[in-house]
Amino acid sequence: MTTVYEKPTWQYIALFKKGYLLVAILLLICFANKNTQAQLPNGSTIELYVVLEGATTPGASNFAMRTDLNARGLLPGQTPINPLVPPTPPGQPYNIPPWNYNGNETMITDAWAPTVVDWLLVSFRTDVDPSTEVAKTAAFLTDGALVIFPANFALDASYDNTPLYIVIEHRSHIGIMSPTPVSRNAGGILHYDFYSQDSFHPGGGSGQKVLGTFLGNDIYGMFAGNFNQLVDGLGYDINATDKVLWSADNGIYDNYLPTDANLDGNIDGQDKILWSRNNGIFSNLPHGY
Ligand SMILES: [Ca+2]
Ligand SMILES: [Ca+2]
Repeated sequence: MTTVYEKPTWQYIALFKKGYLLVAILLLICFANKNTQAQLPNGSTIELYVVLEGATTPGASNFAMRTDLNARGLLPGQTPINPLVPPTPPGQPYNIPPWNYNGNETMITDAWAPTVVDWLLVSFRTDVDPSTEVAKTAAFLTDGALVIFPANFALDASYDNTPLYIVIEHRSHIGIMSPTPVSRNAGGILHYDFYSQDSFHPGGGSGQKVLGTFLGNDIYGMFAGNFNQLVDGLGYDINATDKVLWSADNGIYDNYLPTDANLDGNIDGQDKILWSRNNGIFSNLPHGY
């Protein structure tokens, strides 16, 4: 089955910024708004979009995410640009507590597309309770918000007609879930945009935050600053224990750490600012670890 995906409109605005004016105009004329159809590179039938607050630039006119970890060679398996820096071990990064996910998804050195921001952990449930999880994988996030699944990942076909809750976690952000189960569309695609709507947030807890507006629409992103997820309660939370971890890492440069909230490769005051902005935020989404 062929998979299609839509590009967020802000990607075209980003093209303007980069000087590709003619290309951007042609794209806008041909594919008004966000209805561009294009092939996913690996034939996946799952099409998700999500934005990490920390990777965006506050006040920017678009929500493209920075790819500094990638450009500096700090993603797992890459060769660091700085020859004095030891490489981050290859493989997906969620094989440690609290996730303890031992999937063998990996990206070898030099195979990273320059648009990759970082690894996410994506899972699917038939109900809110994490015990109903039916599949999990690490996946790549690109600067345009598209989630790229490993080529060998596929949901069991027995769930093709079962609506599924979609959960996304990240090393330094509050995990999120679709507010309702999502069904495959008429084309057989499991499609969901997290950035255009708030996520699951029962009982006074938070889902995502509004990062700004684009063409009059709110753009949502995952809360940054959840550095220490080992001590989160039943859901996810950002509190003083996260700051303790940041304080221990503050001043470390050129590294791949969960205390790097803005994903630029350095642990410094920029990351603390993101934490302090979200300190006190919690989610009642049960994470199951
Ligand atoms: Ca926390
Ligand atoms: Ca940082």
